[in-house]
Amino acid sequence: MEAGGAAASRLHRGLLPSTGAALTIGFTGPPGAGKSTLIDAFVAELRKSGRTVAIAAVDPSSPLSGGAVLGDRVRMGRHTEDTGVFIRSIASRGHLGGLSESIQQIADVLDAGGRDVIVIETVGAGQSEVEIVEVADVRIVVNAPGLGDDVQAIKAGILEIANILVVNKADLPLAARTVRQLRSMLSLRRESDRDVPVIETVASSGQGVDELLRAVLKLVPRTPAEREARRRARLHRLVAEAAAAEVRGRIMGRTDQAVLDALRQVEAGELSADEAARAVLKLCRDECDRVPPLAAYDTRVERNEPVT
Ligand SMILES: Nc1nc2c(ncn2[C@@H]2O[C@H](COP(=O)(O)OP(=O)(O)O)[C@@H](O)[C@H]2O)c(=O)[nH]1
Ligand SMILES: [Mg+2]
Repeated sequence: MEAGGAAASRLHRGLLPSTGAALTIGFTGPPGAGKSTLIDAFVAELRKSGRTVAIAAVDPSSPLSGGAVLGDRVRMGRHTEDTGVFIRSIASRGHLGGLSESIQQIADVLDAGGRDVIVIETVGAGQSEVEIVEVADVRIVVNAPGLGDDVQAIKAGILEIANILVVNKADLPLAARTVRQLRSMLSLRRESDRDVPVIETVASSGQGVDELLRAVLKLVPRTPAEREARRRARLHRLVAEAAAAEVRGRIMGRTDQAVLDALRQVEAGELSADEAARAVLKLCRDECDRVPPLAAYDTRVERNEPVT
């Protein structure tokens, strides 16, 4: 799934009917906030109830440094002997289809594999915290005092996606101030969006992690109808995402006169980029109309038989 491509698509299609049972929890926040340490403690809490877990840690650092990958293994080290916990570090670079597409597919593999809970760690920078929304049932934004202007950093959009706010490193003196800042920020929101709990944790000692788990479990979709609605919304976004990647690929792949004309018109100020996009989309649509429909789903995939 990380590598993408046609084989991944085919496999994904085959396993989708077996998904939908897992709860997906996203942890996001600035580097150094203690996400990995907190996940480690949170997973330990989850394991007390026997729930099986898969952790997908999206590592934004250079593969050359190897530091973060190793670090997460060390910070989540207590689970390495536990077959009920699967840990995978995923490089966030090089996904042409966007991180959310592959992370969704990876989450679906883990779901189909029968894990009860899937935990995704992403660094809250750039697109990734927005993309996590598309995958996770419950979104936790982790903050900590002493990370510079940390609360400022989460102001821009990231607060909006949180179902739960965590102030980790509550053992540090400035934690109370961070809690106050977050609470006052929440008070500025619409009334319906204010009931986001702010939970203090000390990930390194496990303090507050039981409270975090209780808060998470309150947000689990209860009825089958609610679960089905969430699943449908997720698939909707997945298809839109795939469509965007498909269209992008088609447009980038075209250098024929019609496309060059549209580019020239943008250059000359005769068309806005939006207008040119619509014109080029129309060209691509004509092309799409000529693509033969997909072959019927091959049930041999499910039976584990080779597909030639
Ligand atoms: N004082 C204190 N340090 C913590 C706590 N949680 C994590 N740390 C430390 O903060 C650093 C960053 O933690 P890490 O889990 O790697 O953060 P991440 O980048 O958000 O995944 C590590 O040195 C941790 O040991 C905490 O609750 N209190
Ligand atoms: Mg980490």
